[in-house]
Amino acid sequence: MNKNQLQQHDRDHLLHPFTDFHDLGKQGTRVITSAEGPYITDIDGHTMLDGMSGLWCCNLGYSRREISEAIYEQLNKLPFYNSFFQCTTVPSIELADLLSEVTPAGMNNVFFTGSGSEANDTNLRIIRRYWDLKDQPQKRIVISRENAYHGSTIGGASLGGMSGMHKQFQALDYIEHIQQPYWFGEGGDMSPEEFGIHAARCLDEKIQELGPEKVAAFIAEPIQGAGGVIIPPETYWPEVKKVLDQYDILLVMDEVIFGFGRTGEWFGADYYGMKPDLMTFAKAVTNGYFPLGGTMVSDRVAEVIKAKGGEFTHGYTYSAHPAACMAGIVTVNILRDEKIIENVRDVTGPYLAKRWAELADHPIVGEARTLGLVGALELVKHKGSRARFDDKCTAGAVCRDMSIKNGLVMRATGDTMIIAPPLILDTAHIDELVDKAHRALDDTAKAMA
Ligand code: PXG
Repeated sequence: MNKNQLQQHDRDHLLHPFTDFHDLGKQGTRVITSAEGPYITDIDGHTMLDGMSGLWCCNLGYSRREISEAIYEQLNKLPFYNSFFQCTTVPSIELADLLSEVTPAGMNNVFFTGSGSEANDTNLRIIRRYWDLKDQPQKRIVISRENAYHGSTIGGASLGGMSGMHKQFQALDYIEHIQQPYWFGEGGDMSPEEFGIHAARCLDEKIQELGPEKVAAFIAEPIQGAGGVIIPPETYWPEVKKVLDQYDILLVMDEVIFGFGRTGEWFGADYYGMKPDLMTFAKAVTNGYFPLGGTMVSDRVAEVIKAKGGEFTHGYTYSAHPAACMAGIVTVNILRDEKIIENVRDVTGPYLAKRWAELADHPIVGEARTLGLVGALELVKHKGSRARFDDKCTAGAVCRDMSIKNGLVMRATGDTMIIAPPLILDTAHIDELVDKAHRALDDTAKAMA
């Protein structure tokens, strides 16, 4: 099929995730056909630096044959076996071992799933089981944050705080949301430091309002990813820690995007010095080469679930799929052996921070922020203000298209442009990324004038 035929069949038969089918029908999809290193190429032969690592997945880029070969070998040897009914497979044990080593101290058990959404549903099941076994069945409520993203299953979407999603389904009734630590968007006249404390105190207020005896857990991404790379003010996590220390409440950190090196540490929990009880992961655990997710379970929780006896009635056919686990083993070993994360922390993260900061001078940029190898740009109409061009987020959509035209995949979340490029970028790639982003901003400024 040629490009037009592919687009027509796509329109006719494929329902895409998070897509306005009417608009897509008019425009036609971009058909991506190949990839190499940190670059992707579409059917027209247009090659782009992939500033989004696929969808926050391909932290090692697209050319690691060790991963695909390990998957292939595993598929030939034992393509599938389940981990129910007292069975197991070698790759699942080996990956569980490895994850216990690289995750924060005190997290030594894993429950595997096929995705991040399934892992967050698993968290809801584990949280309830834990408190029931602790004879505190009244602890039922889970606190999350507005504009959080925790997946698209009913559990994941209920935990998530995106209003557009909540309008389209009926959420679980035991989940409450508090304000997000989004200083640029919601900080008003407060300094970032003041606002960080304020947003953390919202957790305390919510716990008091609900009654601490009823609150089971607090779930949060270390940095909100899909919500627009919302890097909390430095005061936020230490204050959240203080709040949580006062109460007997589980902390779930959702590391689906920030796990496996994005911040320059293995996990966001390491970066912020937090000690989660449960930790969701997916995406980069297999470098996006095979679907796999899961939740790391702390000793505190695992001991209760393991020791008290009785069946934990939860699991997925593809929990601990052997080929997925094989992909995970090779990916984690590469990240570790090649010191990819240390390089982000010491070399490329600081370099991106320096170069990305230059974009803050651009006339339509209200704020430029980075941390590790993640970044965001807030597009504004008037320099020095936080006012957007319009309320339809036109500037973000235009900037995304201009970016693609200039050979860079940059995503728009409303009028916030975001990047999360592969961790294998060197400083020359970062120069290329920032230069292309700069051109995209110039083109956007012209188009919006
Ligand atoms: N938690 C977090 C923090 C995520 O970012 C999920 C859970 C769900 O994972 P699965 O594997 O079920 O998709 C995610 C997924 C975006 C975007 O537009 C982000 C995600 C998924 C799709 C799009 O940035 N994150």
